[in-house]
Amino acid sequence: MDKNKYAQKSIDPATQAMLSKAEQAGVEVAWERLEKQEPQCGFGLLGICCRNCNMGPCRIDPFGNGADKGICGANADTIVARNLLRTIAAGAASHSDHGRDVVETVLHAAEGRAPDYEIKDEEKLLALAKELKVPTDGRSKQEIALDIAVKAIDEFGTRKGTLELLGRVPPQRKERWEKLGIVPRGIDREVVEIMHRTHMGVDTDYVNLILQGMRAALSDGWGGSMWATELSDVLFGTPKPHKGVSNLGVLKEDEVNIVVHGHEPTLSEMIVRAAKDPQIVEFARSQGAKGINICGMCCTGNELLMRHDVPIAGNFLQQELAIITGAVEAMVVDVQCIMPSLTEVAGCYHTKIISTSPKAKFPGAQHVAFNEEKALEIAREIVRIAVENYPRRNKEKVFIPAEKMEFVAGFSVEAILSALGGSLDPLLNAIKEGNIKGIAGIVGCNNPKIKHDYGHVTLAEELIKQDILVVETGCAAIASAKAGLLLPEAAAKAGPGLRAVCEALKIPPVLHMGSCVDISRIMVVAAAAARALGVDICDLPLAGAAPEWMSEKAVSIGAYVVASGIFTVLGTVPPVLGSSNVAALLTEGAKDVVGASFAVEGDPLKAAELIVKHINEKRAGLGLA
Ligand code: BF8
Ligand code: SF4
Repeated sequence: MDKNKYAQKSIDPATQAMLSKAEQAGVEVAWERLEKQEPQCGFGLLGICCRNCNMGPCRIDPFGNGADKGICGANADTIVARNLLRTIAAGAASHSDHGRDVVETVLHAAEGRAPDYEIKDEEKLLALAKELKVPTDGRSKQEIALDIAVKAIDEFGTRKGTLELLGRVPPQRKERWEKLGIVPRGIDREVVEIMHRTHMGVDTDYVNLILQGMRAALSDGWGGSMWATELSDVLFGTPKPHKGVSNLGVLKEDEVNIVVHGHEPTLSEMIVRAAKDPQIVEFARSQGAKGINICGMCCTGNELLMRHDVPIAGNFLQQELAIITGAVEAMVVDVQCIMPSLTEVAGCYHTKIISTSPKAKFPGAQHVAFNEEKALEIAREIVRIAVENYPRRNKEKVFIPAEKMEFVAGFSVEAILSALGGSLDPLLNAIKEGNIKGIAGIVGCNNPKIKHDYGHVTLAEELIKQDILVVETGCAAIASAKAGLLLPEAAAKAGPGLRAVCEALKIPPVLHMGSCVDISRIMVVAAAAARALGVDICDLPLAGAAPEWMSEKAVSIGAYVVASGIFTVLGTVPPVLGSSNVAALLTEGAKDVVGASFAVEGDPLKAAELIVKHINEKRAGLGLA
């Protein structure tokens, strides 16, 4: 067996072992499907094909020999910008639709229509009430929650001016947005406006288009995603640091393994609760299992591990591999980042794929419709289906890789403040004194175009070495968990300044802040730091990176992070190179417009250099050594 071949695909030994098992079993996974796609379509890669009307499809000749316009006359700038906007619209819509579902659950819980949910974090509820000017005196938490949920749900379409949570944005930043005309309104309006403006024969000006892309993305970052975070905390508790375990080795040979995968915490929280029910545990024993093991995958997993002692089996590129262990009784999916291939992979094993959202059905999956009015009952039914499936497990096909790694997660803004003794000052002082040079957010997906986890882990290791504190979410954070970077002991890998701070506070040098919608937590810290120092976010020594990104959601994130003033390095190239004007606007011109820009760098070591250089420039700008 050529072991090296797998080492080229992933740095994670568990993944390498499973790739070998997949090949022996003849089960196809994403990496092989990428090979079958190669060479990928050049027009698509450059973003210069258009299907926005039925005179087309049209494409621009990138070599300048053939068509330089579509049939309607749209040039490469227009076509590339329109395509990018539609990507942002899809990403912003996805986060925000998740946010809306959380808001609705709070609404229904407050109305007594979702009896299995309660307001778990009253402190956060009251803090939000104060921020939103919702009266609290002599009122029950249900009454307060109802008012907040109604305010929040109104925001999605925003009949009034702008978003409630923009009160968190430093005034300088807001003024900039006002001047540019990109103060975000409700997500529904921004997404609809993108679809309108990218229709044939509407907005043709690439600059005007990109500005609307930023506005829509901002309504995701400071609206839809932020609501998802805030109200998930209210409903399920604001995360606090605690230990967990990661990687495929968390699957258990002698227990019923249920992997919850996707993004929304509403059902998975109930599944965790249902699996503790003594009756159902007894039922599992009667089927020959020692217990029930709930594990997370992707961002549903992140939501759970932030708040509970629930292990995480892996990140995006490991979803098929979890099934290939042969040890998973059920993979329960909700929405987003769920590979359509799962049902086919599951067909080679006993695993049941259970879809739950009316928004996401998968041919070949068993659909158990989730309904928050009967949440716990449905969760029990799902667990029961998994338990009943345990005797069908074929022991000869089971191989669970040994690798698992402990981590500490749960760094909400509130938890960070509490670790700092109640205010951001100690962190800001550490930055001023230079013990911490700056902060970098590493976020986003896996993408088989980049060696699995290599982009994330290499960049994080390199940055902490240079005394840059790293904050993470999404699949990036899972990569660091597996690599041991989320442990306080990992401070030994950091530079002397960061190491001393981490040791004093007993925190890891890489902080897991949650799922992808929780990038809103990073924005809240950035905004609070800027306000404390009386500067704009773009003046701070901060940077963002998405070393292995693939999803449309990541494009929306990148756009709102840059539009909020944070330089961001992408590890894979977005399809914009077909227009040198659009590419130049994103990588250069944006600096003059929003005070930050994108860079693209596939090599994480070089990406680290770009980030260190940027952070040093920002420090110099603030007069810091
Ligand atoms: O929202 S990082 S692969 S799981 S899109 Fe998906 Fe990307 Fe993972 Fe979470 Ni985010
Ligand atoms: Fe072609 Fe223009 Fe129609 Fe696009 S909108 S398909 S470029 S004619």
